[in-house]
Amino acid sequence: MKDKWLGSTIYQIYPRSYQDSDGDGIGDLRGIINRLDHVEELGAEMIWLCPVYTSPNHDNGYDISDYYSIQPEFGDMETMRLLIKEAHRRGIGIMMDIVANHTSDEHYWFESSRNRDVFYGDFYIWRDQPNDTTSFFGGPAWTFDERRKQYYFHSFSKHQPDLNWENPYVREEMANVLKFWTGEGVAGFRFDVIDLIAKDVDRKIWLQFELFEERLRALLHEGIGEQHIVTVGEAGGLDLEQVKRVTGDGMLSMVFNFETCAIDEVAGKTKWHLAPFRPTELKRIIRKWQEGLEDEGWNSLFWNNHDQPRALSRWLDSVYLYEGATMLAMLQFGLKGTTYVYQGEEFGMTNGTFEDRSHLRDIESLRFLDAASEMGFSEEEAWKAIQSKGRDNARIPMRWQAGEYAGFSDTEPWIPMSGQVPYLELDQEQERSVFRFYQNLIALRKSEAVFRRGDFTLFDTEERICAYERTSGNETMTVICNLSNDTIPFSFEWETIWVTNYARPSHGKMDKLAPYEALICYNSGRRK
Ligand code: TEU
Repeated sequence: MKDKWLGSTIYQIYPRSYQDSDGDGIGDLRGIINRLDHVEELGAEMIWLCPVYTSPNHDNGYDISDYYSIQPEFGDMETMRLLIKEAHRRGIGIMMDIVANHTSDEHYWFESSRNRDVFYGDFYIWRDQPNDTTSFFGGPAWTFDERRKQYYFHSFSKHQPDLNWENPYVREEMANVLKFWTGEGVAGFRFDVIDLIAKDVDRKIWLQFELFEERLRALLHEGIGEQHIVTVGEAGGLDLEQVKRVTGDGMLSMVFNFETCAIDEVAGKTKWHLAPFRPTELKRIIRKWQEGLEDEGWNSLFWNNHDQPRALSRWLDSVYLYEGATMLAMLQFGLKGTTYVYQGEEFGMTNGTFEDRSHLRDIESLRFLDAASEMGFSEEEAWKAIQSKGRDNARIPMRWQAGEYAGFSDTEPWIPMSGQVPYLELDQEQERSVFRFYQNLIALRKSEAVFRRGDFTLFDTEERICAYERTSGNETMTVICNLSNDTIPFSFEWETIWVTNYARPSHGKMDKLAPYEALICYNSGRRK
């Protein structure tokens, strides 16, 4: 991890839902350019841009048909270059989302492969006989192609055929994609499901780790070389030891793992099998990754993204929107790693509301609805699951201000506006502003070394409280969070308060924590 990035925050934008500039109800690149001041004001130093390449859009851009051009709904290459330039001018890098595991079925590589073209014939995974592997979106992972008269493999939808990473030309093509975008001046890459590039579909093995390391190393070496590019691998399939290995020298800056995202799921079942939020489980996972990557590797810290419904709605009581949103921010920002903010988090945005099929856009949710009764869900249970875990939750349009389309667009958006109106965003000058909270935390991480380097120690507290200390040299910072809507007895004394969501005095003590109360304190000298 390059030092420059130790204290920075990466802001994730889902372009479709960020800002519409041309009145078609779909967010676009020009809209993002118009909002760069917002990102700068927040203090983020990089924008992770979900895919903006040409795509038939079955999976909202994660089905790419041309890695070298821009989705016309979003703009064109010239606007993309302007975005990179304008962001750069504000000290903000652009991180591109690279989908290397699969393409769209409308990519010309796939078209050519279906026709058994001499060169592209072997670019995808073709077999005469499928096995019983199921795709991540449900249903078989193999689809018969009438033209080629063979089955092709797809980890996701049938419109997203997996590339054949055994083929050296596939590997070369992907390195070329990286070279092209670094040439355009981007500062980072997020690699979509990168841990799937070393699977053995015949033996049903999703990850052959050594082969994965080898392929990843080669991709980064060929595509990026010595350039200073921040890289994050979406790699939910890696365990702690494997993460350490792939975040070492010459490898990734960090990876995303999704353990915290599963704490409200029944273990061993699907994401649709809901379980109550378990604070102890959250604390166990935080501790595991903080201690595990203490000396080696680097954490990426996030609660939400475009696939994950908002933790604020999933885990907390919506009566306490402000307290909940700010507590989650403090819990995350106190930890060691690179912090991510998913668009709207800085306004305390909540999940959407979905009452019938016509409200949904996500391919995964629609598939689940079709299969739900076969999977044993009643209609009511299925809707409850969609409401809680459906990916559309985080994809509803950004709410910038009051009004029908909330400043996102001046026309009906591609996905209905919904969710709780976050009263907090309406007046950023008001005392209780989630935005200013994030701003402060982002600034503190840059200025205070203890955030970046301090060692982590979790306090032994009752289960609804998560409290930890970060120490570096003779500096100590303490983070205390009430994860519940209960008032809980807790004695603590502080010298200097850095951040609080209950207006505690700068120097003082407490004997109880209010609902979702959280504070970050600073004491020079170690606690006895
Ligand atoms: O997600 C990978 C992934 O594992 C998710 O699809 C996950 O299984 C699902 O969201 C759980 O609900 C990445 C992208 O982030 C996602 O948007 C894409 O759909 C997917 O890859 C395919 O490219």
